[in-house]
Amino acid sequence: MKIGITCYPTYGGSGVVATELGIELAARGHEIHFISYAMPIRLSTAHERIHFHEVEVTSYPLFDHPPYTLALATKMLEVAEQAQLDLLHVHYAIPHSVSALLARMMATPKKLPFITTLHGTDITLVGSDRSYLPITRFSIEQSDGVTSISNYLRERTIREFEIKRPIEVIPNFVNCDQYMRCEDQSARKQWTEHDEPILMHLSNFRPVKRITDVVEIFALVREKIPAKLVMMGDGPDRGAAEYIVRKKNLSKDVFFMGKQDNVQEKLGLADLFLLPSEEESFGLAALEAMACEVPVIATNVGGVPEVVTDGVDGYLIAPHDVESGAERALEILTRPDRGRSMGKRARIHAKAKYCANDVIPMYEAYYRKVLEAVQPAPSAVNAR
Ligand code: GMT
Repeated sequence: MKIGITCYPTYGGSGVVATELGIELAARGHEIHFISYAMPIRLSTAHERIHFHEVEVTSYPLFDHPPYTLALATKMLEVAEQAQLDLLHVHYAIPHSVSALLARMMATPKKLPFITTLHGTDITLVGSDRSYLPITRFSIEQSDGVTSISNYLRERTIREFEIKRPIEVIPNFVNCDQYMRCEDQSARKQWTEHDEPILMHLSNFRPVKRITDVVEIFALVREKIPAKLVMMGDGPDRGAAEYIVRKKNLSKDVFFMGKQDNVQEKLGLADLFLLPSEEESFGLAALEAMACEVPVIATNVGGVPEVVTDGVDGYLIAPHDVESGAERALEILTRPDRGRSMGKRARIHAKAKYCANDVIPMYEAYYRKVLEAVQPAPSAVNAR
């Protein structure tokens, strides 16, 4: 198949999922065309069947806000015609779904079906803003196919957006051959002198991730045992988190690494992963940690319980409850095996439910279903 993929190219779960999906599909023989305003992160290892088309947005003094949605729709149509795309697959409804709808309308009478994958904040935060709700609902209803990355998000979309059309759940995934425990653990030395336990966090540092709670949990752990905290990512709350680190005299124990490539090379060195988000439709970073045999302490919100089983892969705590987070962390890290057996179970669980090898075929089957629905097979046409 020839597939156009649009996503946010910046640091964020939906862009990561879209990029990994494109890479996996290309490896399975499909031709992939990424259409976005910048090269998606994690696309550096580009495959010969992967192409990138930059959307250029012309600015003009009259435009306070250059019309990206329109430039994207135009680019989608152009790429679809040039590359003879079979379909468009957009990740994150706002505004990608609206652009795809416009591209499909302009492509008429040629068929250009589009699939919208809902990731989370497009529904839970942005989509439910009154000013975005009607157009988000419309573009979801108009999509030829809609998928959601967790059961939780599907239910919430149906409930809050009063969506009548079917939504298929295709969960997020991880490449289990790439995300695994690092055989050579010597790289831990970059953070630890005496092999102290390493806690880790990875996100876009937006307020919803509550990275200040990550630091607060770590500070309570650090009061009891020597430990280190590795923070991967960047975003608006970094300054607030760094301030707490300074205030609590933890600068020697906390490492802000900024945005990282090849996160598996770091995750595979950790002893514990922290994800104390306020809201999380799936929690891709937790899954990536689990695949690397790292137990997870996360909040019991949204789709997280579909990924992390409390008491098995780690522990679930209430949002903002940093005391319980620290208690659970200490419980794991002071075990004789420092949580290794729990980490091993986490990988088994991740492999059983969320391996790319199992999830990518779900997308392929869904693409075929959507294509058949818009273009009935010749036998079905003849039979009429
Ligand atoms: O908040 C983020 O992490 C960004 C957001 C995105 O769309 O980039 O993440 C959402 O999509 C991820 C990938 O499907 C999910 O793993 C995250 O749980 C989800 N974030 C939220 O629901 C807050």
